[in-house]
Amino acid sequence: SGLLSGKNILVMGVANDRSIAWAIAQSLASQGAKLVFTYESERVQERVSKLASTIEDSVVLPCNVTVDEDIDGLAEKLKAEFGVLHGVVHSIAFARTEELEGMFVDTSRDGFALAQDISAYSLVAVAKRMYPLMTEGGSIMTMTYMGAQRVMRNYNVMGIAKASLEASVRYLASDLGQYGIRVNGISAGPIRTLAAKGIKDFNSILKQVEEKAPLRKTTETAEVGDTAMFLMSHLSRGITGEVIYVDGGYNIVG
Ligand code: 0WD
Repeated sequence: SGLLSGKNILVMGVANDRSIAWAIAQSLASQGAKLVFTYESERVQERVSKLASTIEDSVVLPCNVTVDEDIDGLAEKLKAEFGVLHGVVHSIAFARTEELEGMFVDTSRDGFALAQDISAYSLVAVAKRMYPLMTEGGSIMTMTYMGAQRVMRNYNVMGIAKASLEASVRYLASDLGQYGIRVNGISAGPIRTLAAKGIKDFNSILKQVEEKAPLRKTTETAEVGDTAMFLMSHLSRGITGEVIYVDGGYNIVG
């Protein structure tokens, strides 16, 4: 039993045990959800499979979100295996490291397009193919960052991609509400993960949060995991098109 028993939830974006998606998976599994993990490429397949094997009954499937046929194939497999899907966790982003330092004005055309494609459009592409499987209603969520709303040093092109992602959350919520499907984002405080390695001066960002955030500490992945669990559950049934900050309150003072 649990808040999510009987629910089939897709979790996209586990790269290793530090990934935010992995903490989310732990929280969802603790409430009885059945999980399907996807991995981007063979590069991470073994790691994801090994992690998934620690969660009872979970399934692992390939899906590079830049490839439409991959997402089509994923939807087909999910339909065959489960019939109904209740939730989607999108925890995926990418920008070239050379675009994550210096001046934003130097962003290249293809660097801009790549960041948009993987970090924002992928949510739309996934939602488009998954909502027809969510015949009992459900919840879709993604991961965003305050750099969408305010200028954060070095976040640059990813800030624009996150702004696009947050607007996509609102438009998707508007479209899918009629099917009982909610769409929300979690804006997490900075957490040291593989993706964070690409951002210059990450240590000083963490130090600022420790000093200034109302809770005087940096964000832990488990805190994000539990908020994701709430968003996947019936408890959040009145919330859609929203971005919830899980950042120790930093956004109100930063
Ligand atoms: O401070 C942080 N770490 C924050 C992260 C603060 C606020 C938000 N976020 C966001 C990120 O922008 C991202 O959207 O949370 C999400 C998850 O990021 P993470 O857990 O910090 O990072 P990571 O463990 O690296 O997971 C992101 C993964 C990729 O990992 P790598 O490092 O191998 O690129 O996104 C996946 C991949 O597993 N990914 C893809 N998946 C499918 N198709 C693709 C792709 N084309 N590209 C990247």
